[in-house]
Amino acid sequence: TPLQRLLLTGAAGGLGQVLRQRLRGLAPVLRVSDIAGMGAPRDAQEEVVPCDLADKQAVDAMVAGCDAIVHLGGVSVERPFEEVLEANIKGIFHLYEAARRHGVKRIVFASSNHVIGFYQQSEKIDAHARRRPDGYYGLSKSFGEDMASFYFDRYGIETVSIRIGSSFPAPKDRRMMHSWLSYDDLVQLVEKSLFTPNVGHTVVYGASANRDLWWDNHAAAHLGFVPKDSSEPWRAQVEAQPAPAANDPVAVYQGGAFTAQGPFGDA
Ligand code: NAI
Ligand code: 15L
Repeated sequence: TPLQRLLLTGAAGGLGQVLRQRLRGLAPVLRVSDIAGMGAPRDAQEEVVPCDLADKQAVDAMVAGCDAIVHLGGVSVERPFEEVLEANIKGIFHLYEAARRHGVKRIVFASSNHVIGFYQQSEKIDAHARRRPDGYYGLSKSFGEDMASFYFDRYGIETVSIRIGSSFPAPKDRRMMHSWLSYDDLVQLVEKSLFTPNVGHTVVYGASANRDLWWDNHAAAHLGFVPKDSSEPWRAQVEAQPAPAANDPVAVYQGGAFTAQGPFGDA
């Protein structure tokens, strides 16, 4: 059945602004939400619903009336645990509870490579590799994937968890030559994640067709994701940057600098 109302969370963020443009047309109504300002609705097909993901009642109202969700909202970098707890851990619980109450059938969850960030860059892994989160942020995404798994097994709500690599206009450094995901490939992957039937809970790595990928997507072949872009056109420019030391975390771990951030607070 075609979508009636698609919800996009994190709509004010970097990827949210891209998908706010590019997902319009997938449903008669696109509802956009964030805790940050989003401006006015762009047209009669758009609804703007401010919401703090940490507020259970507000999340319930945000989800009411929607039949699918692209969930980008939350803390997107390594931060103190208490911040990650509110937006990402409580937030994902509120989202799935609201989805259950309101009959949402499909969620596309912006997970992250930081769920597996402590693998070395010399390793190649698939979706079944043991998770090795590289911080509180990565832990929250790992919890989100478990939430997705539980809500499918228990309630039949389907999710595609996209472990996004590095989705920016262009790769910024040597690490992103491996992890880069172009905006066009992101859009393709989100669309396939919304509309492929019978995904259960599928985990897929979000990377373009880069030369030396760390991630093998055979376990998500049913999505039919075929990335069209590659980081290769930026190689000369990126490799003109000074090289990090061989033992620098940015050159050792798939999660790069995230593996070495913190501790925060009174440590
Ligand atoms: P971003 O930080 O630009 O956007 C996240 C949005 O979530 C922001 O607009 C922020 O205001 C909103 N937000 C934060 N706390 C909130 C709360 N308590 N309630 C409601 N909204 C809240 O991040 P970006 O780059 O756009 O990423 C989008 C999603 O994709 C995030 O979940 C991020 O973790 C994930 N991701 C992004 C990657 C990338 O390369 N851009 C890589 C891996 C994962
Ligand atoms: C992420 O999870 C972040 O949200 C994004 O800002 C990038 O840092 C990305 O990972 C990355 O690993 O490059």
